[in-house]
Amino acid sequence: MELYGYWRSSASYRVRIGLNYKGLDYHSIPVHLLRDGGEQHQTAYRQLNPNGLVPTLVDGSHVVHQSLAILEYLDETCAGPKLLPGDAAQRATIRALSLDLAAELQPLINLRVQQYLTQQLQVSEQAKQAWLQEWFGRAFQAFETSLHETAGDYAVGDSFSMADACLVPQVYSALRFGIELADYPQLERLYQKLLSLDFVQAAAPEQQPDAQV
Ligand SMILES: N[C@@H](CCC(=O)N[C@@H](CS)C(=O)NCC(=O)O)C(=O)O
Repeated sequence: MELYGYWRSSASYRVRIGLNYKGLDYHSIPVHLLRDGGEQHQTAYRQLNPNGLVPTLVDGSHVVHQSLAILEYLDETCAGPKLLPGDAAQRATIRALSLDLAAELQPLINLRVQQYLTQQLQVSEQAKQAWLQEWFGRAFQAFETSLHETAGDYAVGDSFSMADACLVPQVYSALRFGIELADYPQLERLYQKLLSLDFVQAAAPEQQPDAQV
């Protein structure tokens, strides 16, 4: 399998965590999101992923985009521990928490949105920071509240799941943007715990071949 991604992309990071958790071998193909105006916009890449976003997984003749679709595809086609464990109710909770981060929050703080704010709308750096604080704040507050109901050792009960694979990259990116975690003790507890796991550490942005640290 080949994973087109970028070291600091939260959506790519989710998929790397999932691949590592399931013990799957894959080949990383870096797509530099900033170089030459962004390699994600090049024609060859857009043929794989018309959205011009990473990640994209290529598995033989199958091309899958959208990180959550990729994670579910891996769960359904590959051996290894489940990213969506449990019964229908538990899996629905895992999907809901995953979407809270991947569908409600991440699109609002994505690179192209930040670029549009500063380049097209001429928003100041200070106003952009206020935007980030606002959307991270709303999403993390809601997520923290949900965790009080759902979390055990992991975000949903006592098994690692896709929700944890979404949590780690979103907190990583929050810290990059200077968001404080003090108001989100459950989120911080889980983040610290998850960071101690080998398969999560191996997926860290700084461990990737294209990392620029
Ligand atoms: N919903 C998509 C989001 C993908 C996405 O937004 N990727 C970001 C990096 S985390 C990206 O490629 N950004 C490039 C850009 O904004 O131009 C997924 O989960 O795969």
